[in-house]
Amino acid sequence: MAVQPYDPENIFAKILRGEIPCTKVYEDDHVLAFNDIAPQAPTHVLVIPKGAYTSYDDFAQNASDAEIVAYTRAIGKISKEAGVVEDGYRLIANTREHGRQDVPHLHVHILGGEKLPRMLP
Ligand code: DGP
Repeated sequence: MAVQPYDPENIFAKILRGEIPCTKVYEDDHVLAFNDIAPQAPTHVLVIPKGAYTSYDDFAQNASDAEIVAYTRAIGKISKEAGVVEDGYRLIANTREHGRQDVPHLHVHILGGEKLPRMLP
């Protein structure tokens, strides 16, 4: 998957527009978070910016400072509210083809609630 324009028909865009339901765990002006449909750990939350950003690099280059601050703080807040901060957790942002990104709207996975399998690096 090369760098591509934002596809407004991707599944997370549909969730943002309310066309597909989700189990929401957090929302503010810039951010939405919901449980992953196929959880890989007891806690598996997806955190997405409301803006149309395909990936982390798109977001880092093109989002406003307010969006970046809101997104970063929301990930911290959601992790805390999910109860995974004390024992530890993992953040993942799969990016394009080599990163095995399936949905082309930036999302950070928050995984925790148990000791996760070791992965590279
Ligand atoms: P990634 O491979 O990083 O692009 O992960 C996409 C994640 O999105 C994957 O863990 C499954 C999840 N997912 C896909 N479709 C839906 C959906 O319709 N609803 C929810 N809640 N999660 C979805």
